[in-house]
Amino acid sequence: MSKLKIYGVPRSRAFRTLWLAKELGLDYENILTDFATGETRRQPYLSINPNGHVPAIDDNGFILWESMAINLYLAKKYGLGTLYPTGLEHEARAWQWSLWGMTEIESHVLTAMFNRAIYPEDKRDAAAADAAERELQHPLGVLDGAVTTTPYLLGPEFTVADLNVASILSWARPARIDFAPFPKAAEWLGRCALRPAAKAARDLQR
Ligand SMILES: N[C@@H](CCC(=O)N[C@@H](CS)C(=O)NCC(=O)O)C(=O)O
Repeated sequence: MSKLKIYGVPRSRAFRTLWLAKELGLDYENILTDFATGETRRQPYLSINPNGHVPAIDDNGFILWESMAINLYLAKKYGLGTLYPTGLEHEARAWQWSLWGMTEIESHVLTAMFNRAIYPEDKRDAAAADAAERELQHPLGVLDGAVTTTPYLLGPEFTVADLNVASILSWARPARIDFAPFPKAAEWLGRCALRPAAKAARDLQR
């Protein structure tokens, strides 16, 4: 049995899987494939993920890519009943929130972050960032409503659903998204970010 391999540098979307691995206490090896050097787009990495993206994992010969699929797989395999919910309906809620994060919020948070914090100042498009933040108003309202009566998305306990959505929203701070209209979502995000495993994964980014 070989160690779980997680491909991707911690400042990439591999952060999501590193956070999960730390929550689960997994013994893993982080293969530091860096998107900035172009190595994600070259062999041998393309044999792992033909899309040329990170993260990807090699779990004892089983190769999987797409961050949300990876996290749902690992959580179910190693955290069933704790980080991964039991029962089809609860499980479906974890899929719902993970897909929601990817389709309803990820691109807008990224657009705001790139245009407010990542691109060189003369390449930033303030109007694009503002438009992206406007697009986020409705989904962030949905999130706010979902964590108004329960501390976490699926109820009283933190699960992979929270981790997947909160890891996408970890970009909200550099993106300078104003959470004032969404106080419950802000509290929820704070609770998720304060978890020791989240901190340990952030420490890998330094
Ligand atoms: N939908 C994919 C997106 C992965 C993705 O775009 N990753 C970026 C890093 S955060 C990447 O690998 N970029 C390098 C490239 O596309 O060449 C996922 O969530 O896993």
